[in-house]
Amino acid sequence: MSTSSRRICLLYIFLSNLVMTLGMQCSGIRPSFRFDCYPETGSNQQNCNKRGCCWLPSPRNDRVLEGVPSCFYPRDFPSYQMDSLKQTDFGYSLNLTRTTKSYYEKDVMQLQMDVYYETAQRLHFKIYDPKVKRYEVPITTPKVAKRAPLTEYNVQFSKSPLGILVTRAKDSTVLFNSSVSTLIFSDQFLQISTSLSTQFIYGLGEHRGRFRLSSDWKTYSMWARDQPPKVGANLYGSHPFYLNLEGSSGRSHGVFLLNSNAMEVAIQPAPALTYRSIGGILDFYIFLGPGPDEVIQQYTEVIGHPFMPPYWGLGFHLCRWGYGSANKTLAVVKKMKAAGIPQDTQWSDIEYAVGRKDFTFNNNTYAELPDLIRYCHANSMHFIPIVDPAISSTQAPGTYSPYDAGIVGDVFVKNSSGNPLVGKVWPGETVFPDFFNEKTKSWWFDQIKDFHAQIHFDGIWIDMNEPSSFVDGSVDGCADTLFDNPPYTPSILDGKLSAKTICASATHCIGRHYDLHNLYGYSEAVATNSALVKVREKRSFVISRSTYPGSGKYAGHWLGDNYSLWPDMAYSIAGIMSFSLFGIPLVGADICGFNLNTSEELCQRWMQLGAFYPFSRNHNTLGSKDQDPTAFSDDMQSSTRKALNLRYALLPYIYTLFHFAHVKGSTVARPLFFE
Ligand SMILES: *[C@@H]1O[C@H](CO)[C@@H](O)[C@H](O)[C@H]1NC(C)=O
Ligand SMILES: *[C@@H]1O[C@H](CO)[C@@H](O)[C@H](O)[C@H]1NC(C)=O
Ligand SMILES: *[C@@H]1O[C@H](CO)[C@@H](O)[C@H](O)[C@H]1NC(C)=O
Ligand SMILES: *[C@@H]1O[C@H](CO)[C@@H](O)[C@H](O)[C@H]1NC(C)=O
Ligand SMILES: *[C@@H]1O[C@H](CO)[C@@H](O)[C@H](O)[C@H]1NC(C)=O
Ligand SMILES: *[C@@H]1O[C@H](CO)[C@@H](O)[C@H](O)[C@H]1NC(C)=O
Ligand SMILES: CC(=O)N[C@H]1CO[C@H](CO)[C@@H](O)[C@@H]1O
Repeated sequence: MSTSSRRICLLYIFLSNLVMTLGMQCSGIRPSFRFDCYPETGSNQQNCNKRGCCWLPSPRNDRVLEGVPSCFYPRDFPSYQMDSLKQTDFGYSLNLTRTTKSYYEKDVMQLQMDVYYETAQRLHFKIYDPKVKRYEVPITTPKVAKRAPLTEYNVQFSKSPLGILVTRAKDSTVLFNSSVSTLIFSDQFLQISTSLSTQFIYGLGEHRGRFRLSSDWKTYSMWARDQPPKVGANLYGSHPFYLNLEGSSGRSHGVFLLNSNAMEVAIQPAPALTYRSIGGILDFYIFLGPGPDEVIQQYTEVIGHPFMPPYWGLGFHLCRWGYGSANKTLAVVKKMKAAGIPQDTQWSDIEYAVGRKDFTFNNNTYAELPDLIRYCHANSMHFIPIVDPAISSTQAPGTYSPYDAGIVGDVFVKNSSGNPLVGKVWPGETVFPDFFNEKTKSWWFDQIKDFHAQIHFDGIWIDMNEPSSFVDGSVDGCADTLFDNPPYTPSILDGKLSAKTICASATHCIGRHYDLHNLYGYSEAVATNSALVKVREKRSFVISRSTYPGSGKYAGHWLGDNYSLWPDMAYSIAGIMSFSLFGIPLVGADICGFNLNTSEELCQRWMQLGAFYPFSRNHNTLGSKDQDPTAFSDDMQSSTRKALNLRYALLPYIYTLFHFAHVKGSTVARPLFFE
């Protein structure tokens, strides 16, 4: 091409873009209302226009417009329209069709939307493929067959493009308005947007950050990952639920998207947000509150009320990785007792096991583990060991029964060629139990029962259950499938699904890891809780690192491998309040910090704060200085004694709050605005 014809060509592209951008479809859209049409990296005018979207880059270095997408949907972007609307016993059923394909592969051209008026305060709507059954989250939710006679919400539909508008009947506050942007429903890319009633929005976990989420063009992604808490990263659990305050009325509502695929939620200052999930269906619940605590009660009615912890579980817990032996652990327990510092439970990290293998204990350094536990029980205390899901796969046949029995029982997750998928965790090469399988649950029960016959533990700490693996995918890598490399990957760390976990193409007995990944910790908590109850015939006590909506029914949570730093202590408060929203009231951070060496001042302040965590445990990593309260000065010990004694004086009240959480689904630790 000659220089001049190239110039003409460029001029043509420029002019046609200008015409398009200034045309009816693109003009007059305020920056805060631009919905991102190119969330992938590498957005430019050419690929933006190819999608049929508007291109209008912000001037460089303009702070006001920072984060505003240059590529955004025009108002008349082709989408679904409503074909028919039918009244049903439970509400409405709509047929939706699209005639123009979106720019993602395999659009579902015909959809069905069922709207269930479930209770006066709970609306449920579900958008799915009526012809081909797609993956749906395997957690049990209430089934409602009859429309609630009176509701506190109104629902309206717009026909073309299809939109759903949910308002509060009392004052017409908009709770959900999908018309703000375009609906896409393709096989591996599902997108829907809504406006928010205010910028006061909370939830969407698991993330490190302030309690109130930022609506300043921030994206929150969900894909369970073994990741020390870091601002902006996807962490251990996945909770697509938010609470939104409605402004001066003081009312609030909650929105739950029951979807477990890798997902992101982008919030913008309109205020509005956009969900982008790469699988499943769009299954929404809206809870009308109006009080924030009522929103959480209505949410936990759907996902399950939190379990009732035993009274002792609310006492002070002590742990570290690196005691070195059962004897040294016992020495610390005795020192705590001599110092008059309340302690209810002693824990052991993976050092108690032989070669870090589940269901073993080292008969050298931990030969006295049964004595340690006997001592605890004789002093009305309890003992909890760590158990990881991954099972060592490299032991000689006949020497490690958890693996041998698991192979016989066919209980492990399979790779895409049908063999048990092999990853690497603490014991070296490992396989991963498929807890969705009934056979696995009974095998897991057998392991817990046999181990309990050797050491009489009282609870179980389930770690590494994202599931975490030290090799991406598997020791053989991952196959190159559309599950391992989907057309769109939400903005997760390392930009690939297999990072620090097993391949998305791996299979469980009920489906693909691609769909079930975010539920792995949940499924382990279900199996562990029920095994513990059967073995001990008492209320169970399970603490899990990875969680999903409904996990609170089976387990509590700690906020992961944090650092002995002041900001970590501060962020723990936001973390605890967020998990209250997620229906997991039994939550705490590692007091004094896990990684790095703490200082006496930090540890003293953190013990004083941690005395009020619903789950109060001091825990430390290998190679760090001792940080149990007896490792510090008399002053520090005396303030800790005072703080913990205050907690113990309040225990009847804390226990009562847990009772209310268990029977009504309300919160235990809660932000002041809940009051
Ligand atoms: C939706 O479409 C299907 C066929 O595509 C039809 O059988 C069904 O009756 C329609 N439903 C409504 C509510 O019109
Ligand atoms: C819903 O959103 C559409 C598109 O932004 C807007 O035109 C409409 O006014 C909104 N509805 C309400 C009730 O706010
Ligand atoms: C200690 O455990 C090893 C296997 O881990 C076993 O071979 C040995 O017999 C055990 N020793 C005792 C005294 O139980
Ligand atoms: C633990 O203490 C007991 C009693 O003092 C002693 O016999 C045993 O050897 C110790 N064990 C270890 C691993 O040091
Ligand atoms: C599945 O696992 C087997 C056995 O470990 C291995 O030989 C095979 O290559 C793996 N397949 C894939 C696709 O990784
Ligand atoms: C913590 O202190 C111990 C003992 O003084 C030291 O060996 C270790 O390197 C320190 N850890 C860090 C991360 O500084
Ligand atoms: C608040 C804080 O300091 N968080 C840190 C936790 O650890 C990660 C990983 O090292 C850091 O990136 C965070 O800044």
